[in-house]
Amino acid sequence: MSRRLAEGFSSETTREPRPPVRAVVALGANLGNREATLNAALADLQRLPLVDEVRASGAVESVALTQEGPDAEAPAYLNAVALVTTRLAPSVLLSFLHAIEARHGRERRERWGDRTLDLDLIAYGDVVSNDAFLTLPHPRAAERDFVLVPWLALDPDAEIPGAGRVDDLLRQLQARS
Ligand code: PH2
Ligand code: MG
Ligand code: MG
Repeated sequence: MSRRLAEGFSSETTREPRPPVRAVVALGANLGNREATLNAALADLQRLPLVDEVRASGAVESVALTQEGPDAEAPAYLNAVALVTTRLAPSVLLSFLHAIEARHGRERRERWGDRTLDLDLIAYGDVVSNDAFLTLPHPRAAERDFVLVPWLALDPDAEIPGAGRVDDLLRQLQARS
């Protein structure tokens, strides 16, 4: 497409090269060999097209949060966060995350049910969007210590677009519990 013609289209529709953006992906697993699955998922992320760099936190263990609140009887989670530098559009990145979940045996039976692998797109650059298929940043990220703690370990200056600094949000969360 000529540059003139492309001027009226966003880069999502024209597939013009996009500049690299830093996306934040949260990983979680509470079934199977959790550590092996998280490591395999990180390797899968690294191999995606148009993904330039993946920087991962260590894994943290956390009590399963269910619809009824924390459940110490449920299998515990291992959670981690990855900073992913990518030129993929957010919707395309999300589709790849779902494909990686499926590869690792993820079954979607019940909301917040036990799972071999969960990959959530927490933030994509500074994008704030209420799109029905992809809300950015992730609407519950600020309330989840299992996202904020590993994220802060990777990036002490991390911010949730529109919500504030991760260290402040974590302090507020801990003050409430
Ligand atoms: N993910 C959920 C539901 N509950 N609990 C913990 N501790 N960690 C998670 O990643 C998690 C959860 C839904 O995605
Ligand atoms: Mg999740
Ligand atoms: Mg999910």
